[in-house]
Amino acid sequence: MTETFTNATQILEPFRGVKKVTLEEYFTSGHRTCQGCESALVMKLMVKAAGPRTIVLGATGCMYVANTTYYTTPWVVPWMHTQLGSSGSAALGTAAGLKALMKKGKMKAEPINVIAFCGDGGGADMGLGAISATLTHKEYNSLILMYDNESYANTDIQASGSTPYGANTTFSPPGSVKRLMHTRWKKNMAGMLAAGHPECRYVATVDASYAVEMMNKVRKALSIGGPTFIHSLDPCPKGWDYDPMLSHELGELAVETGVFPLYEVEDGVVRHYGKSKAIAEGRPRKPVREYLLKQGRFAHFLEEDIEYFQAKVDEMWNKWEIPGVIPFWKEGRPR
Ligand SMILES: Cc1ncc(C[n+]2csc(CCOP(=O)(O)OP(=O)(O)O)c2C)c(N)n1
Ligand code: SF4
Repeated sequence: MTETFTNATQILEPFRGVKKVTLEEYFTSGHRTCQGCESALVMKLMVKAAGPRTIVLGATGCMYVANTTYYTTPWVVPWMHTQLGSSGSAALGTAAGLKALMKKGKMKAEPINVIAFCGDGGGADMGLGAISATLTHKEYNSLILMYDNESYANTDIQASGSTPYGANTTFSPPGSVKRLMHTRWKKNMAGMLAAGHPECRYVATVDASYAVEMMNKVRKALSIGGPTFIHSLDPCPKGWDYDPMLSHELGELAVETGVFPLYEVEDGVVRHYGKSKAIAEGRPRKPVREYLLKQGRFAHFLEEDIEYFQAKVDEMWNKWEIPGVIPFWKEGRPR
């Protein structure tokens, strides 16, 4: 990536390699997330990429509760809590408020980033309507980042619309009569939002195991102007049931197995990037079993479950119009 991000808000050059990443931290010590929590890393990288002139708005969930113990906070930038389903409304309201205050001369006119984050419960389920509404208002600059730990983690791991097929959650424990309680395939959030919101110029998927790439996607989203959306896949040691030292590896495996494709949709143009680009160009994918069997939430899987999971991922890459983005079948093409 070599381009400069020019836009309605500001210019944020991409970091050209890890050594060029700024040293300043705006999400520091003082939080109580679990050891190995990738969502905490996402917060840290997200705001590091955005820089000091940023307002962060956080929907209820682990990244609110664990980050705001009474009288402590890791946030160095201004931060506000918003309701579980309100990340979209908070982003739009704050962006509109800033614009109005600047227009009336009540505050200095300057670029200020507005980032609202939500978990998958707050984003893919409860807050979907508000996110969708925000993505239709092209006159207000904001980024909504959905950190996806694939469950309602803060309230003890309930299944969400983003939980993978077959996973053991407190809502879907495997039993002797019904071995798989959760048999829905995960929602395609980024694809759905990109396909349905022509006013939104930028939608991307990210994974903090690829940190520089992730930060550059945040910088691009904040630079392009208008409302934008990023979906981040975050390994969660508690909910996924694995040794915290494996977080980085699981993030890589999600991409290398093709379970979570990394792509961006910029002004209607789809681009895969990183290892997903190599896969899209023909590089073999790792078997999904390497990803699934490292996680206790899939420990009850039989061979047939792994085969089903693999078949669904294969279908996405082999048969979809654009892997990870558009799950429509071409008329006349055999399924
Ligand atoms: C309207 C509403 N219903 C329920 C709750 C209780 N609640 C607090 S956090 C949470 C889980 C949020 O899950 P998610 O958005 O996926 O974020 P995570 O906890 O995984 O970080 C729930 C259900 C709430 N705060 N508000
Ligand atoms: S439960 Fe998961 S998302 Fe929540 S703080 Fe722990 S590791 Fe992070």
